[in-house]
Amino acid sequence: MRHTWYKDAVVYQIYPRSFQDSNGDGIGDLQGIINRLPYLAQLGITIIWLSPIYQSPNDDGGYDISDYCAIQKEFGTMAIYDEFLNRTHQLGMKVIMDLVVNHTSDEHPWFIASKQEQPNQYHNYYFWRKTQSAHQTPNNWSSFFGGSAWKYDADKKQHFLHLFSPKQPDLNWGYPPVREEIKKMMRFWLDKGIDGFRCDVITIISKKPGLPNGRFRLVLKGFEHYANGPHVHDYLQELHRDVLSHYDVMTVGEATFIDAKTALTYVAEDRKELDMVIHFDHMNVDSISNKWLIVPWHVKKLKKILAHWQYEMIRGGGWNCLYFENHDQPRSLSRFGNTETYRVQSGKLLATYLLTQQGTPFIYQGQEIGMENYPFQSFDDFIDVEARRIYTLGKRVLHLSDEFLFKTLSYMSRDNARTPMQWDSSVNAGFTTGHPWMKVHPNYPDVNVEKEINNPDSIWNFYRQLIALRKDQPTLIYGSFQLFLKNHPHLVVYQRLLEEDIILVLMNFSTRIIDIRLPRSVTQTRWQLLVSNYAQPSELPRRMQPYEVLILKKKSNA
Ligand code: ISL
Ligand code: CA
Repeated sequence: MRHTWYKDAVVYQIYPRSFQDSNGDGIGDLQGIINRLPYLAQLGITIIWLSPIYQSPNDDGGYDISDYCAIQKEFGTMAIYDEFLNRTHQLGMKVIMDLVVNHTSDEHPWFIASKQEQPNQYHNYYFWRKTQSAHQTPNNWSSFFGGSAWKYDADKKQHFLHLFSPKQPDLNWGYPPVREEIKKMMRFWLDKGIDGFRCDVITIISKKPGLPNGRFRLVLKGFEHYANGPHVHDYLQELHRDVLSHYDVMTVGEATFIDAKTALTYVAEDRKELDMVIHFDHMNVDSISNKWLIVPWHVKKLKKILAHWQYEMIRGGGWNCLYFENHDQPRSLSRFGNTETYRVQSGKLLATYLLTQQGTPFIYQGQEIGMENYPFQSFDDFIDVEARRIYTLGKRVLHLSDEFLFKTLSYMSRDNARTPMQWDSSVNAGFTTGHPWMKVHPNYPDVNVEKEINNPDSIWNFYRQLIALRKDQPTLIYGSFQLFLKNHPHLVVYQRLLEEDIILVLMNFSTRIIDIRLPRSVTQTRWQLLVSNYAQPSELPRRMQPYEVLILKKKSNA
């Protein structure tokens, strides 16, 4: 297997609006990020992924871009960005930028121009369609954020397609000038010296010509006509050939509802498309068919999914992107851990699962200190565009009960991930001296970076220890993967193997003491303890404590 820097890396995702404010306006900014770079270096991070910092009306947290080559005013200036990039490189870290090119903002000059009377040069940049009337949509496709994917423009008297919010019109990738614009923009950033891209919803950029009606589905009608659409591989190969291959960079593509086999058609090395994909299979473990239909999750299912991706990527010459959190997902500690009795142990267990599989781990800001879901008080606390739209749809169209809607949104809303970073126990958690754009989680006096760093037994110090461990144990990075006890309802046990070296990872995902019976190949090996989250002798356990973790290494014969 080819060894390369992005495989050795640990990525840290920053959601700039909520990371660190430097000027008291209540909004995180680039100068704030610069001030915190030493913190990230101290943690052992080697790549920073910046969620969008481009000029944007901010309808969807900056994922609605009105100028790809300008910095959002409240985040700073291009000069500060350049300084951020330089300083990050000086500290030995790399930077990947969010590439949001399935759609632009409706305030992007291309879209504004495309609304003009025809013929106009920009008409084909987007999907404009005429129908009989304003009420008749061109097809039955639905938006990811609820409702129809079409909006009528009263001046132009046509509908345009928006798979996300109505302020995010989809770009028409089938029209070659669009692709040329995107390549030009990518070169603009690459020539500055950035180290790659996280490509937003990249698997849906190619829509089936004719935009046919979707078959009946409860949600997301039309999906089959653009997910892994007809020309997506051509487009990605074109970007690779014309742009990416000229730089030493990495790419990770966000891929909604992709299976591992299909993922390989994007990431297998000979494809020359992407380096990794962000899949959603394990994020769907607690819902059915749609993230809002929430069901209890089971360890057995979670490990089965994750192991499947381990085996498939290893078999097919791909590379995994490992994550439990990002700016779209609830906090993993609240979701998969135990915030009541085993906060620290379960936080460390999740760190272990993230950092000991094959693939590049992505840590989302605050995950390393065990930030939790927000204790919402009322519907007004939900401010994300997706939550607002789902609320309206649930209430007005589906007539769902307040109780159900509140419970569902509290659990799954993206707002959970976007509360300000908790730095210390001063007012507003040290995020801002002003009025924060979003409420700070009330647990900040207990859960904050300063406390975590100073406590040697903290979740933060455990993340740091594991990140360091990966650097000295190539087996944790490049080793193959083998799952044991695959049907056990509480334990997750696997080994990583590189030549003669074996590392064994054991985790108890429950609040109970669990007896463990390991296969003979394991019991007959002599192990030494590398890491644990309990004070614990270095031998193979017969039982595991609640949320206990053990990382063991095969003793060498010498
Ligand atoms: O929130 C979701 C995950 O459960 C999805 O519906 C999400 O919108 C989808 O994964 C796409 O996400 C990306 O593109 C969106 C943006 O809102 C998200 O923040 C971004 O990560 C549109 O640009
Ligand atoms: Ca600010």
